[in-house]
Amino acid sequence: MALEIIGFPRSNFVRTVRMVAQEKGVPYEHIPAMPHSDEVKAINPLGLIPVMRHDGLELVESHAIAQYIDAAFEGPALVPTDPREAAPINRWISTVNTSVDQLLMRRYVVEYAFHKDADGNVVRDVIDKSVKRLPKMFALLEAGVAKGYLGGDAFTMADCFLMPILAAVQNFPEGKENFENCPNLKAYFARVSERPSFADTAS
Ligand SMILES: N[C@@H](CCC(=O)N[C@@H](CS)C(=O)NCC(=O)O)C(=O)O
Repeated sequence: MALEIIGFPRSNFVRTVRMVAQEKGVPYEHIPAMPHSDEVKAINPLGLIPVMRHDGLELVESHAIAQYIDAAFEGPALVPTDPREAAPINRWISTVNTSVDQLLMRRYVVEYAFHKDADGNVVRDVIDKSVKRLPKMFALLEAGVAKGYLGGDAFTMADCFLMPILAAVQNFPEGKENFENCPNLKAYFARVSERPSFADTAS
């Protein structure tokens, strides 16, 4: 059975696993289900996306899905096989999945996009706290891509995790301003944006 990736396309983690599949050269069916829909909850009781189905295997958690796709199919290795080269890549995947996602997506982008008061206005309290923490986070990422890609000098799975977040954060003013102050990050984003796996997973 074909690989199925389930979850609505604006989710950064759904885009990540779609990028991984495309970079690997694996055809897949994308099913754009919403979080907490019956289709998602049938695989993930927590209702979070993405979820995956392949040949009788059902899987949740973007990192587990990305690792499965990387290991189960032919194609370029998206994490180096040498342990010392893999170490910084795995470190960055963890940092992006936890600290970076929490601040830039959950406590900034998602607050702007989905948390509105009764009149439909953006609720500023969480956003304002996050904005104060943006410069330090962007400085971390600016250093992280100094060699050209996240954690090194070649494209890896870590870039599949970071790029969707960097795209989303630029849709809001303080995110855009911080991004614009980071020359390495701007050059990195422009470079990786040219990859078909990024362009083809925007929607
Ligand atoms: N650790 C999970 C996080 C998944 C996650 O937070 N997905 C978001 C969309 S990007 C979601 O389903 N949000 C719905 C919710 O929090 O209720 C993973 O890496 O797959």
